[in-house]
Amino acid sequence: MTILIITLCLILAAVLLVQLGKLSDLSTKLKGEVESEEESNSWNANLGMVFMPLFLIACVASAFYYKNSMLGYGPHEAASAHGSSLDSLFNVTLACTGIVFILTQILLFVFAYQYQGRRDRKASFVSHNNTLELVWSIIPAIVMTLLVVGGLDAWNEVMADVGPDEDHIEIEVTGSQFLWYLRYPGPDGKLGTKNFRKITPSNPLGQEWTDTKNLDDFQPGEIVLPVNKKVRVRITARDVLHNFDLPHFRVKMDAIPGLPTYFVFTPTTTTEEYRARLGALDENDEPLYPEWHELYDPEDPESGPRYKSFDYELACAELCGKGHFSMRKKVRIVTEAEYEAWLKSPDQSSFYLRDIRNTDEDPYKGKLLDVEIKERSKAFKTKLSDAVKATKPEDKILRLEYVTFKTGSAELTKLSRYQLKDLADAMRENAAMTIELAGHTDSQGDDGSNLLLSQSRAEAVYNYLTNNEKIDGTRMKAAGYGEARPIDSNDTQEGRKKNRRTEFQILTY
Ligand SMILES: [Cu+2]
Repeated sequence: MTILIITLCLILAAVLLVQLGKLSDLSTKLKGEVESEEESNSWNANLGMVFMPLFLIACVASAFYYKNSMLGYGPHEAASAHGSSLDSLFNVTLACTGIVFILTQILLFVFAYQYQGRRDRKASFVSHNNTLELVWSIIPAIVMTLLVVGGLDAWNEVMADVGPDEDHIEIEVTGSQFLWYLRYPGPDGKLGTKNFRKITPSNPLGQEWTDTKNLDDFQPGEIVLPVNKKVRVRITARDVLHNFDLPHFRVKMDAIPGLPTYFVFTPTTTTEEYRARLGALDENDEPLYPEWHELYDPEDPESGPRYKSFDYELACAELCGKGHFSMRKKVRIVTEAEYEAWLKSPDQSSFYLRDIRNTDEDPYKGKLLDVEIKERSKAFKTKLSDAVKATKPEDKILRLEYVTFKTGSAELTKLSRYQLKDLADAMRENAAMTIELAGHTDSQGDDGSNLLLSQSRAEAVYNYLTNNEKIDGTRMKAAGYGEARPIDSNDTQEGRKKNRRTEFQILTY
């Protein structure tokens, strides 16, 4: 129905225009060609004089009306150290071009009014005027020079790389159709090398696993950075041109396949501080920016005001294909303490250890890595301190899950020495600790030989600790329990594997 009415209106408007045209033709004929043209000139000139101020006022007013939504104004002060220098550069450019814009618009319409065609007036012919030529060449040249010099100055400041010994965090961002891959260096603080030939579905960045710096790198789902700490972002692309854009930090740099770029910046406002800025109240407790106090989801009264859900965002600012719009990532700026806690969370564990370790792509398959030794040590210490605090005797038992023996024998495997060293370290640190070493088997084979095997395995550990680690033998005893104390079913392979184990129990501490 609406469409029908609109169509009818359009047809009527067209008919009206045709009729008006005919009418004006008729009046021209009646009044005479020249007189009618003069009248039309005068109309146009007068209308221009009405339009010009309205247009200029609308331009300026709309800029003021929307200023709180524009970066650099209202609550959107730059959230980075260098941002304000770019903002002031923008303001200077806006002032220069704004003044010229307003002046030329006024002159355009005033000239159209002043020099409208009339019968009694004849145009004068000016071939050229040296003074005018000089004026409109020199003034823009000076303004341009000042802007370019100021711009270069800001560019050099913004693009300064980090010094060789400067304290900073380096992260890597890789654009790909249509997502961003983030890479953090892990505890060693260094990103490992990449080779595009190594890119596979399971190794999306082509990390070289033979470079040990890669082994602790992790790929988080969002950018999290501590406030007031210099960050160097390595920017690369896997397929086409992308653009790394953090609008709130005034950070923007192309991501170019084959040509790594970078951007160094220091975030100065945490996400929480920025939210508080958006939700600020004036002296009468009225919202300074009411639009940020509207419901985040108008359908859901529980969703809270918009400012509370604000998040910084990484966007791709290059039209890189049809899925371009989906290239977004959340950016969180947090305090140093929150950042440290985030780094320690299990979600931020090494990509290699989680997805590559002991697969066919792993060059260290079957070998033990330094990081694993350290990680196992750490886990051992945590479990030990829990066991020490425990009150029930069964909670004081710790499994030595990495102490293993050659099949059917009491000969320790080579890799067992790492966990035995952790145990020996704990014994040395806590001089009062005494323990019982216990060997267990599964139910395969006959009871007697199982008991014997478990006893000799416990003794092998005992001997290793006294001979190799020089732990006082009176602080330990070795016991074999055979198959008498299973912790899982002996009917499954999994269960039997768990039952074959070496443990120790803390007796005194
Ligand atoms: Cu893109």
